[in-house]
Amino acid sequence: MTNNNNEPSEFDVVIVGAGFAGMYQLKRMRDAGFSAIVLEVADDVGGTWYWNRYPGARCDILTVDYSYSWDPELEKEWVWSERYATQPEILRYAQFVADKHDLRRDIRFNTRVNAARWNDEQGRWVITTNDGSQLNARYYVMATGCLSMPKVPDVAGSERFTGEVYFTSTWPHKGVDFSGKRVGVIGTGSSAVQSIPLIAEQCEQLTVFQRTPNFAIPARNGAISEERLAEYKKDPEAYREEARWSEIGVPRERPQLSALQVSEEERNEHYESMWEEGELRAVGAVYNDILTNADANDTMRRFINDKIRAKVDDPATAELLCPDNHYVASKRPCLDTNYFETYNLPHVKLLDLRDDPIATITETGIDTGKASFEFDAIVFATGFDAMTGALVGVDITGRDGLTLRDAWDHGPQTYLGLMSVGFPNLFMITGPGSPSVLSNMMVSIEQHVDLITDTLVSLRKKGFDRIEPTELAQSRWVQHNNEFADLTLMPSANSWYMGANVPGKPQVFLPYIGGVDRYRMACDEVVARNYLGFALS
Ligand code: FAD
Ligand code: N01
Repeated sequence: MTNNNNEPSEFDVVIVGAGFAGMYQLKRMRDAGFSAIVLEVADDVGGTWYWNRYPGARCDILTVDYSYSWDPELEKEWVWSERYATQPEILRYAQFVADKHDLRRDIRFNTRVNAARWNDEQGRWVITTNDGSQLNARYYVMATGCLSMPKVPDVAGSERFTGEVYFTSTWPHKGVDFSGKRVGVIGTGSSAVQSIPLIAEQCEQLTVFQRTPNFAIPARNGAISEERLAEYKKDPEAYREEARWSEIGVPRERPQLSALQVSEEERNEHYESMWEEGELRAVGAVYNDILTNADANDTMRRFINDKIRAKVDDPATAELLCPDNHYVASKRPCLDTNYFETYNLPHVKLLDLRDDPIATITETGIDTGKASFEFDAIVFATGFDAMTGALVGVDITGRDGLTLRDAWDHGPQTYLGLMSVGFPNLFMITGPGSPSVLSNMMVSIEQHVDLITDTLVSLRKKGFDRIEPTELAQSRWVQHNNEFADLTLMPSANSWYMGANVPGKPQVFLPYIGGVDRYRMACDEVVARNYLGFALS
């Protein structure tokens, strides 16, 4: 069968997305003998690292950890140049892998998936793309990413501005020259924290519109230390295995001590070494109650805020930059390079939106309740409709006409963050209800891809061709997720983890907070118990 472009249209597996998840999924499906195709809206591989080309874009998990582990040769062929590689280097890595494994021949670029409908009689998915083509597959894998659907601007008048408009999440490929320009940046999340120092280096005037200040620790980028590299080099396979069985997908001991159990002096010594280490893994590795006890968390909040005060010359600006309305790590913390110091430059201003919210964007700039600002360029560093946006962005219809949008109207319903009742043979990689964004995503992606592939191989062997979670398993998993999250301070923040950044989005804690290790154990047990919680037919 072919579609209207004379391209094949019948597959065992259709995969959407050619980021790290879709690329590895394609490789595994091919190797397992399934016919598979990837559909990707961009014109090349890389996903996140294809789209987010803003100045300063880098990973914030050491690249030695944030890299594929499934190709032992690749581990030797590719040497990262810095602790935290830049977006161009990570994109080159994705392209290198695509070349090496000849992945592009099974990827259809410039192809957006608009809709997918389950045909129950045939037991197949019918997938419709933006050019009207239809593809037909037994299994359908959404490798569409957790942070791939940019948040639609929710600022009044955003279409009126006649100057240059940029989104960090879809940055122009040819780059942007801000020399001599007056620039406004909206947002102070990770993308803003990375890009603001570099935009400030170029532009004539910079105004940052901040709604919520963020915790950040210094990245201390540069060459990776011999000592840190030795942790990995000693035995790369053992190191990777340790990462797979760690809490966040980076080898790290689970801390044993409470922050409240030790003297202030000892605590501050520990916090100083966390500050010096410049790794997010260090934040969670200090004490065991940072995420569960408000007083413990407060000790770290005070430490970080004192560091911010010491970096920023103007005391009023320093106070505005000190987070005071959420717990450390209840919103994703950042790694920074000269972020706070940038506010010491005479041409950089911080505007606190809590005191003076944006009223509207105008033809020439931004009006708050109290002032008007004129700009040549506005940068939206306003984030994503995270974890569910790209999934419900496709018009997915499962059994009995049930749409994913309706099924998830009150928040995502999944078993293991992998499948959803009513949607047979549809898999999500790093979906809501799995550790995903709370982990080194590379480790979580690989785990899901391996689980999906091994599941399809097992179904084939046993003569089954349908899999769907049971209502009971799904409702218990959702309950377990929520109960686990409620044991922590995480749901208290207005974070994208909670869906709080997108107006009207249901507010539930989206990722699984139990850790990569516990999650893997749960998945392994499900498989060992003959796919407990799934109906196979
Ligand atoms: P993505 O890379 O998002 O790829 C999804 C692909 O699907 C995209 O190419 C998209 O175009 C395509 N797609 C989506 N919908 C459709 C559709 N309907 N039709 C066709 N194609 C579609 N994680 C970490 O662990 N460590 C980090 O340091 C880190 N840094 C990050 C920095 C930035 C700036 C951002 C935004 C995220 C970062 N992340 C990080 C998270 C990052 O998204 C993941 O690590 C990882 O790259 C996700 O890979 P993926 O393949 O699952 O999804
Ligand atoms: O997005 P964000 P991001 N008016 O949602 C503000 C990963 N990542 O692209 O907090 C005014 O974090 C919003 O304010 P508030 C990482 O997982 C990693 O920066 O909602 N302000 C916030 O300040 C990260 O967490 C890296 O009050 C508005 C900002 O915009 C995730 O991607 C780099 C607003 C959005 O911050 C998302 O990061 C980049 C409005 N109407 C991304 N709407 C690394 O370092 C939103 N904001 C590896």
